Amino acid sequence: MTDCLFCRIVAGEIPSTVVHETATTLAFRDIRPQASSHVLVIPKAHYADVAELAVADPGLAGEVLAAVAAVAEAEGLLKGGFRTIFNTGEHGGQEVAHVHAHVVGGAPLGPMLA
Ligand code: DGP
Repeated sequence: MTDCLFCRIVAGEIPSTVVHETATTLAFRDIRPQASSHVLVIPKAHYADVAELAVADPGLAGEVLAAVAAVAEAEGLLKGGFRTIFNTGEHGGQEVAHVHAHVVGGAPLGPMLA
């Protein structure tokens, strides 16, 4: 059994609220939402972070971005806009070492580094 939290969500061992799924990606609501809409988009395959994913499988990285767009549309965020964040590594504040895009929106978010 893997000790990766998001691999365990993919395997259905830990419950999540799924909002979008493809053969290669999964999108589910963040357990600690920072906005009215806050969804995490991941590849089902394990890569530690976005840099590792982009080098190892750029096609899959594109599929993750397509899933981000599908989530934004499903969440009604395309008109008002939204923010996509890949926290990466210690300095980036990444807590879970399985690459994930935060998709946040639903109201104006303010300056990114405020
Ligand atoms: P990051 O700091 O970029 O690694 O963000 C990890 C996010 O994962 C954080 O916003 C909270 C979320 N999270 C942590 N554990 C769980 C969980 O068990 N389920 C869900 N849905 N989200 C989780």
